Amino acid sequence: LLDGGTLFPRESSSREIKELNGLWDFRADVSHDRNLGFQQAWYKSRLAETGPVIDMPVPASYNDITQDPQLRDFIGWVWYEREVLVPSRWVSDEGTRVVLRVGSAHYYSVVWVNGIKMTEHEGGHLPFEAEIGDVLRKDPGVACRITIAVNNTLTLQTLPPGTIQHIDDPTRYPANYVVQNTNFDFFNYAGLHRPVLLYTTPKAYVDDITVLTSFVDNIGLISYQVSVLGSLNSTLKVTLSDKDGHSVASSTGPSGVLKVMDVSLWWPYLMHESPGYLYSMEVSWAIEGSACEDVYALPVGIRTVQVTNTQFLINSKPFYFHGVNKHEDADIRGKGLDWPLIVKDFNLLKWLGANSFRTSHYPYAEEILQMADRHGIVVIDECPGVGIADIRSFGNASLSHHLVVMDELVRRDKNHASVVMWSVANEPAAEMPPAGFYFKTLIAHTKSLDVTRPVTFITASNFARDKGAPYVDVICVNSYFSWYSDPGHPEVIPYQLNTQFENWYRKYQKPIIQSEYGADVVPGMHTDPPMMFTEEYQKIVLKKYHDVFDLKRKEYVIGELIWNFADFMTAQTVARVVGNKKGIFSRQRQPKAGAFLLRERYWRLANETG
Ligand code: BDP
Repeated sequence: LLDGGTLFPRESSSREIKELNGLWDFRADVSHDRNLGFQQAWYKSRLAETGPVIDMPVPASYNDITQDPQLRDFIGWVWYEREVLVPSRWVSDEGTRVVLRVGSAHYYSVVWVNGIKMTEHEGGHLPFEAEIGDVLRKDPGVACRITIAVNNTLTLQTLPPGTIQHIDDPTRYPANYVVQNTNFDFFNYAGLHRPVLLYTTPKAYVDDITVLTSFVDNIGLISYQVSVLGSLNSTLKVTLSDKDGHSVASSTGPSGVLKVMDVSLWWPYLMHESPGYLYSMEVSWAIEGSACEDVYALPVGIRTVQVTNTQFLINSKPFYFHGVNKHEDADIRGKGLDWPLIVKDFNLLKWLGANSFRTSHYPYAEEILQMADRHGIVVIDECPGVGIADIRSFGNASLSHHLVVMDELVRRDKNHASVVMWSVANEPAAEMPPAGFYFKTLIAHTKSLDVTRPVTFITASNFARDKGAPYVDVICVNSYFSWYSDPGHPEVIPYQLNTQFENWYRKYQKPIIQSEYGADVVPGMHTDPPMMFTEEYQKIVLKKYHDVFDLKRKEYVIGELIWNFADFMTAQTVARVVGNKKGIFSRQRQPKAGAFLLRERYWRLANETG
């Protein structure tokens, strides 16, 4: 298990934040073996002293920022650097911890401060931190120079996995280049994708909080656990306030149960007139008679989740997922966190009447989960286990890393009311012999980290041969009838989709979510009779899927998630026209015909099922 927590940085009377978003110096290491930066120790002096640098915005993927095709398709180490002046009170006071936090960096990163290595981290979608106060205190008054080297190379042991192929064919001169192969289609954007910041805490500080929520009649129960590091003789207080700031429960000590009379439960959007109700749980510790204290306020939604063999229950009421799969993806910024885009996407979800989304195919920024908490949008939280298709990626090294990623994911997201289920993978080669042990171990491990949420992975395997399905709580199936199979023949959908559902249910008696279905549309392309890639064809495919959902949702189908919310960038291949076009919105978030069809349906479902 991991040391320590990764509480989202929040300001309080005892904590300050300094955001490091904006322009950083940047250089890609284009040397032949991509290792010049380490050989020449670029972290030792200012990056601009060891070669040319360009402006690079953070957060953003670096790929689409310049006009250079080499940088768009770059594989290897890139170097970021930023100098920042730190308030002198942060360093003069030995009682202050100064923490550097990277929201995410894709894929592997090494971090130095003033030339001293602070930490390294594997994995492109979760935060990591280093305490840098001691290094700053060595040279008070000197600017704090942060260097981050980031490598996007994916191998059979990374998550997601990939392979590097060297194309070096003298008969096709000058065919001499390197390709990153993957078993997923979204573009392998890279760089500092999420905010980088410094924050302070006292030396003794609230390191982690875990809440489990439930209710009996109208009494809400929050069982909490707090870990304080760096202090022995402190008094810990927990106070829960409602939306209006009135204190409704309190407790002392590092663990306990808060009882909330006349509880306002956290409800999904469309199931309740005030969805997304959040209390604020303020945790503070203080040493009596001393000014030393730490305060951290965690938003908490009180709700329960259960799965039966035909239903998904939130607060004991059946919940039907009518939602979307998304990507963190947009023009220019790639996978960089972007507030206008986040808010626009939530507005579009509401316009659509969507009540849920899956974080396909990796953990999204925690800021997005906070929005989902507040707006009552239900989330299936997926780890980056996408495209595990080579038997070597089922080995011990891969499994161990996958377990660590689940540790990191649950540690970050465990307190989000919106998160109702973990997905440990998307479309792995679950028929392969090692898949049984792999998923048994991975799912058991995830359940040991979180006893309250169901666990699944998304399958596209045959129901009879899938070796992971016995271990999931909900069967999540992707299928592309009339697209990847029987292209151009939507008339096959009713029979094939019915059979798909019946086969899975007969074998497992578990509720089923159609976790992907869809068809590409090049926006504005029209034909009649409908042909693939037109607005008309997408509508027909959707309609035919919906007819079957409507029959089966009365039995055991508990949700439908369209692939995809919006068009997104992919690698360049013969099957993709500047990206995957299965969005019901374009990449610029304008609706295609399918969006209007889905909107009508989702609002009708909202009225019928919540
Ligand atoms: C599914 C994958 C998804 C792809 C989609 C497609 O899960 O990531 O984008 O196919 O090909 O199999 O559009």
